[in-house]
Amino acid sequence: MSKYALKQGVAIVTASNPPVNGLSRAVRQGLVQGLKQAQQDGAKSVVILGEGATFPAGADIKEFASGAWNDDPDLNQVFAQLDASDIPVVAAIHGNALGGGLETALSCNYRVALSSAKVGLPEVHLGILPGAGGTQRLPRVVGVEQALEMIGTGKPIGASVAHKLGIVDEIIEGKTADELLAGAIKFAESVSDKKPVPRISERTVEPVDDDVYVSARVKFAKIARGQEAPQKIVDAVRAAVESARFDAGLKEEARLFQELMDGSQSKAMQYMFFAERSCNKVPGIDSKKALEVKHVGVIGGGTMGRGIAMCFANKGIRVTLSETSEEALQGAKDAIEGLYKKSSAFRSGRMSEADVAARMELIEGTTDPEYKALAECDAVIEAVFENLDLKKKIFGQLGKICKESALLASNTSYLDIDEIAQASGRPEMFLGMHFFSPANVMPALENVRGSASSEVAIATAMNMGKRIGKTTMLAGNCFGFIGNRMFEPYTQAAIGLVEEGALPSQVDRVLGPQPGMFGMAMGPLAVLDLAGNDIGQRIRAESYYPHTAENVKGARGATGRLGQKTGAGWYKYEGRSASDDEAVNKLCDEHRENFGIPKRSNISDQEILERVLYPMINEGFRILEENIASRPSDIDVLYNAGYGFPRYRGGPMFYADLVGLDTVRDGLLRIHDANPELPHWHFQPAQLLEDLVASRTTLAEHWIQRLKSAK
Ligand code: T1G
Repeated sequence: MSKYALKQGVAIVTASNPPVNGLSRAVRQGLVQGLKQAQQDGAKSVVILGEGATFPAGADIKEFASGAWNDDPDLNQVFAQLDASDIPVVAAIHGNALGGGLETALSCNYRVALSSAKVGLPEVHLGILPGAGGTQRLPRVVGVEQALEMIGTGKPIGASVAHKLGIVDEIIEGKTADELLAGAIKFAESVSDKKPVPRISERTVEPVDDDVYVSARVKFAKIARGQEAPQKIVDAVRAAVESARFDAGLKEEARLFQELMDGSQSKAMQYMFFAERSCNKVPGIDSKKALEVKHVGVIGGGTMGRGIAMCFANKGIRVTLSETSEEALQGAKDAIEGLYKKSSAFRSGRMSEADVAARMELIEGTTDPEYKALAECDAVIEAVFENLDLKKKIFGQLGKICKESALLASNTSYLDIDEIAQASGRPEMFLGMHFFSPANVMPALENVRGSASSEVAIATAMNMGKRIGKTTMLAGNCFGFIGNRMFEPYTQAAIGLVEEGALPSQVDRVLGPQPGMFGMAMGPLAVLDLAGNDIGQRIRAESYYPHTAENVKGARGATGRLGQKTGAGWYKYEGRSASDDEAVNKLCDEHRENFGIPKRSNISDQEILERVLYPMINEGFRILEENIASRPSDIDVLYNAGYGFPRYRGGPMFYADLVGLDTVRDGLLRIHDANPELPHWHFQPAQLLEDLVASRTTLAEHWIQRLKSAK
């Protein structure tokens, strides 16, 4: 809804739809009503603002699924009335004027803002473009190039920059909404007699050379690989220049907007928007039970420990880093300082020497083998190498030393959480916190509950993830938890295809980020070369094939080809550039001979896609059956944030619904019938998948029903 008041002859219309004043139908009706009331009251000017913390932060995305976003009065109808008003209208901006919110402000005659406010058009992150005049009005204010940058990247700008660009007419001194309103009323009074009222829609746009559009397309194709919206944004902004009339440009914008809304990418990215905001909420866990964490211990100053320490220091949280010697400790701290100084934030000047020093100040060290320096830590995260006995020994010691309320966590990526928990002697305050390498960069954090992990421990770990800005979800305890458990059949299937005759580069091309391909950040074999697995130990790995003698008699065993770190793995490397290696083909030929595997030359891209993706999706269904994941969207968020799954395809589980569960199920059976020696369990459809296919229910529908029946 929107509220109305009249003060000193100025009409005040306040959008009210907590928490971000999304422009729902009620808000849109309220804006129209408020404008009408202002005219009836003979108001000399109008001020529009948002209730609470922010100016409207966009259309109400929750209305997209139902279509209510398009119900009369739709935003374009509201903005046409704002545009036509002969009473000057002033947008008073605080918080975030984003998307439809900024479009509202641009439809007003003037805009004032608190210096703390931000404005932007982030629709591109939802797979769409500003659909209510943003691509037509913004270029009329800031010019084509700046508009392309703001709309194509979706990045918001601060009020002072917006003021310099002419988006904001005046910065209002003050910090609160009340101070903003007082300043806006004063501004409104000062313009109430100015005629004619300025309208952005009446301005023209300065044309630009073609190469401005071309370079924008090239830039967006690089930073938003595979995404359709950025390219259509270029079309829409160009229409602002080339359309003879403003409303013709609006029509072209609406056409392009609808094309994107009708496509699958926008559905996937809008799904991910909400998925990323729900993954931190664990059913049955009260987030208010989280304990405060002001001092974190990190055990192990290797790659993972360094990144983890940085995550906390970046947020002003004190860290005590434990290593086995002064030399190792100093080496870790020097490496951390080096990482800060190599970071883009430092190189771009966003992070100063003083900032680095302040962070380093927060990272203390200890070499005490009994960890007494960690006794007062609120949480201790172990990040030593993946040796179960060593981890059990460490936690046995921590269980004796750390204060009772301390959270104890292991960064293990697949070892048994319950076994380590028991060794700590306090399993109720123990869980896994699986960071992704490099931990200071990768956004994903997979927390793993043990069977004894308490609500307090889980709430504290989830809150820690949120505080350090991680996309955090909770997994149950099983081999590989959620992410790596699904990644195993995915990578093994890729290796299987290479065994049968596909080149590593063919498999990676199909799954990788090249135009027209699936869109993973990296193909599976390139990932294995980054992780450093010995390729000989992965071919026909015992873990993949049934443990029968003939299946492992010819297993290659270690070859020393570990990938990037040894300059050769599935590829040979010149620095970081990879190329197919004849030695791998030779090794596979020998291997095929050992196992009597005929070499195939007819492996299609489609077969590769199905062979690699469907077993991963199938494992996701098992993970849901076993309640290892709280919801399908947690799996999807983890795969986007931790494994480079393309956001514009949602995640593995969203994608399964997109291609059709029957297609996935039939594909699994078809693959297994054609390759009977492959491990059956990877291609045996999960029971949940079978059930949903039989009942013609999508996974999304099933989950909604499941949530309803749980209430
Ligand atoms: N609609 C509906 N709900 C929204 C929303 C929106 N636009 N924005 C946020 N929420 C919910 C969110 O789901 C969460 O809910 C709560 O608000 C807090 O969000 C025509 C078509 C504004 C910077 O893309 O960027 O306008 O989990 O956790 O960290 O051209 O929210 O509590 O139930 O993110 O303080 C364009 C999206 C829409 C802005 C605040 N606008 N929002 O960040 O809180 S399309 C956007 C944000 C559009 C027009 C087009 C952020 C934020 P819950 P939060 P935050």
